[in-house]
Amino acid sequence: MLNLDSEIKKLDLFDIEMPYVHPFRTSFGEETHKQTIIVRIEDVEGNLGWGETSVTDIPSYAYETIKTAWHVQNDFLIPKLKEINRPGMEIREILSGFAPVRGHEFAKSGLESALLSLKAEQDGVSIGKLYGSSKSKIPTGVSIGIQKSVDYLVDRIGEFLERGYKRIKIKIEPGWDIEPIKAIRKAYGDIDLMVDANSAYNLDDIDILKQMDQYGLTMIEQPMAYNDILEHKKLQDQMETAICLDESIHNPKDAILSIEYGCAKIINIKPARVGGYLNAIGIAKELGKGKVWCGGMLETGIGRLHNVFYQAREEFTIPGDTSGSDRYYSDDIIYPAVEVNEKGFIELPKGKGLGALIVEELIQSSSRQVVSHKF
Ligand code: OSB
Ligand code: MG
Repeated sequence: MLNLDSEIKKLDLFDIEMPYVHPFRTSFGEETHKQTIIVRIEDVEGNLGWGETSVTDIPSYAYETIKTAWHVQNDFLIPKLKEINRPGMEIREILSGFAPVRGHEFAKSGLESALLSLKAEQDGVSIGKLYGSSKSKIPTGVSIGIQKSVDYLVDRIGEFLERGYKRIKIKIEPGWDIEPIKAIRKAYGDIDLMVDANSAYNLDDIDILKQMDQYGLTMIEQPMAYNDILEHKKLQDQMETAICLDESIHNPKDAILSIEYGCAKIINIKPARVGGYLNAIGIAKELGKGKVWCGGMLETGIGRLHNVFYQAREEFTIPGDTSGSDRYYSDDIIYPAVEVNEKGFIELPKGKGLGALIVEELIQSSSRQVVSHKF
């Protein structure tokens, strides 16, 4: 039961922007900064819950943006939360209250994750207890954007391998696919390698996609259109390599349908993309080991810690896209930052809640706008 013993007193939203250490280029463009909405919830006892609404300014990966999430949270979801607010309210009851708002999974997840973090603080337990974390550490993977040259890409991968990263994912698009894959295999042999196309192909590209079968990739993520699960089924039927769905999956039903009908063999679960951590746990439980792994949205430390605890569940045997904070930010908004140890694992923080301090001054100084709701 996820009852909140004390009611909420105040909720703040911070629309922040933070520079990346390296620009991140995918088939839909280059990003140099992370835009995200940080959610801070305070209860009447002074406990604090923290969440992240990890969308971007541009509706390219998902239809949601910072502005749509800001609107939906401020004008629909938070008023609903105010209505429900009372000691003993259940988090699932709040989510049912959000259900009449269709879609807007990222907006909902930002609030849900802050409520779950608040619940862990109220109970004085690690959030891992709520997320069913059964491991003390998780293996680390990295998602590397499209680079200026194949040589440069191969060098960058070398740095991550040296630091113990266990799985390499590269972004591909037509013209940047077979050549980098070949070069990586030549340089590093049999490493755990996968590719992510972010919907850059269609069935006319079947010959190139089928060529990828000979490189022993762990999976090909989202090769076809974001809104075309059927086309992925047609591709999976003609390919050996496992197809993994990312941006096509918005909720547990999409995930289960895709696996059951053979449209994909694996689902990249981003809790924020499927409406939050309780939905994400539901998908992991339903699909089980080998069919799920945890993706990322280049989150700041707050979303990153939520993802670390989530993928410490037993179903997660495939390393995620959750890298160390230093791969994204020179200063993270949590202390200590998420660190990858010399063996390539992230150890789960101990202590209650998210197990780290939140650097509120950096959140304040990175904010483009702030709004405060008194309950
Ligand atoms: O397609 O998985 C993706 C980042 C932003 C938007 C979409 C994607 C990604 C990543 C990076 O691949 C994952 C990460 O390092 O957080
Ligand atoms: Mg992806």
